[in-house]
Amino acid sequence: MNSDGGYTIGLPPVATTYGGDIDALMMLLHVVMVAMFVIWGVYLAYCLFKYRATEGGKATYHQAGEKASFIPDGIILAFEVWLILAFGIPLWAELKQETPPVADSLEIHMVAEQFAWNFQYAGPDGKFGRRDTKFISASNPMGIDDDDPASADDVTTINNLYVPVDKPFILRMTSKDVIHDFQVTNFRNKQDVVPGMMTTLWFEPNRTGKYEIGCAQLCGLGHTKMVGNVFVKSQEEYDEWFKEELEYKLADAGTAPSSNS
Ligand SMILES: [Cu+2]
Repeated sequence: MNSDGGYTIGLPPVATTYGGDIDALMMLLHVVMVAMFVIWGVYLAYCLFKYRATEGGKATYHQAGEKASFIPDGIILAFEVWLILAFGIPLWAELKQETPPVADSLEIHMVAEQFAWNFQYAGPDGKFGRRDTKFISASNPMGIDDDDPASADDVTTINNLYVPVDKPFILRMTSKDVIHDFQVTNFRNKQDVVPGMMTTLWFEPNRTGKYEIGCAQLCGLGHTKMVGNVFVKSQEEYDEWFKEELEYKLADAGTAPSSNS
């Protein structure tokens, strides 16, 4: 499914490893629902015809001795139990319960605010610089402590998230103000971003390109403008981008961290 990159069931092309499974499940549900709709519709038409008003016809309200068949309900019940056990629970576990090993992934911190997404990259030392609300300013929207040695090689961006292709990335997310919800439709997953809490979302992009980030939780007057982009690049392009960002930041040390780059 989606191997051609085209729209499937009205959704933009899938760009993550698990996106195809989500689409397959949605397609299965749609196909079965359409089939049920047609079968019930035909049966309804049959009954309307068979039991139509006739001369001298009389309605029978009770059919003593006849029991309603459980078979149609049983089929639907079995189908739904199968959906939950075979698809629902395993997919949910993969998307939400399990996270790829941090050692094999790129970990990125995100702080949402009305109305922007702020990203922090740990840099070569793999350590995220300490953050504290007391450091938050117009030029330091994430409140990164510049005196923390771990923050020396950190890079931040606003609304633009850069990630390498074919490698899982794990977002550790929180919010400064209200509840937001990080959504990338091409990635087929989303997650609430809650103040005072750290929530996690992971993706493994398998297609390079530019994908829109949207906020899926009504969060204020600027909610619809709370958009950004994920740029999925080759590992080389990503490394190059990071190097440039870090050079720019170091050259610019002491002033505002680079943003919107
Ligand atoms: Cu929002």
